[in-house]
Amino acid sequence: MATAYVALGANLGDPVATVEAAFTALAGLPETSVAATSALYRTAPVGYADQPEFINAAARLETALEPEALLDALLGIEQAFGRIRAERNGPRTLDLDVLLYADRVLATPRLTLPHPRLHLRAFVLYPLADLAPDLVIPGRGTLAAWLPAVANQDIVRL
Ligand code: PH2
Ligand code: MG
Ligand code: MG
Repeated sequence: MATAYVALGANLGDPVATVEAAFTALAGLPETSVAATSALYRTAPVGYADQPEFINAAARLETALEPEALLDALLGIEQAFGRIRAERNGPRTLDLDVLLYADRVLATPRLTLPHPRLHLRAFVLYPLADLAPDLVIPGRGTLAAWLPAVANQDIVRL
């Protein structure tokens, strides 16, 4: 079994209900259990600004799925929640991203680990800090060291 961290994001429909239901869906994945879930956060959109605020969270999984199998499983949950892939960084019913998988460093056409932007985003770092305040991000140092760099990003713990 490996420890993996997944980011959850939603900004269409009822995003709080969606993220809570997504925690349940993660617990239903094969060969996987949800070890911990973060608080929910209301966050300003990063990147493409002209869209609703997001609800973001993170989960720690224990899984026997290999990283790309986990990615496929997450895409399956996104589709079950009615995700339509429109514009990049645009609004979404549910986005599930693999942030970290054990201490793996990986770059395939489908998946880069650690997630290449996780250390730059308050909406990822704060939920991750709930789960693992002492986390070391492979290749990037400690999570705690990145928090000051995102202090200007709007985020409210619900
Ligand atoms: N996801 C993005 C782009 N921008 N902004 C916030 N606040 N939360 C997100 O989950 C998010 C975003 C692309 O996946
Ligand atoms: Mg994303
Ligand atoms: Mg995604």
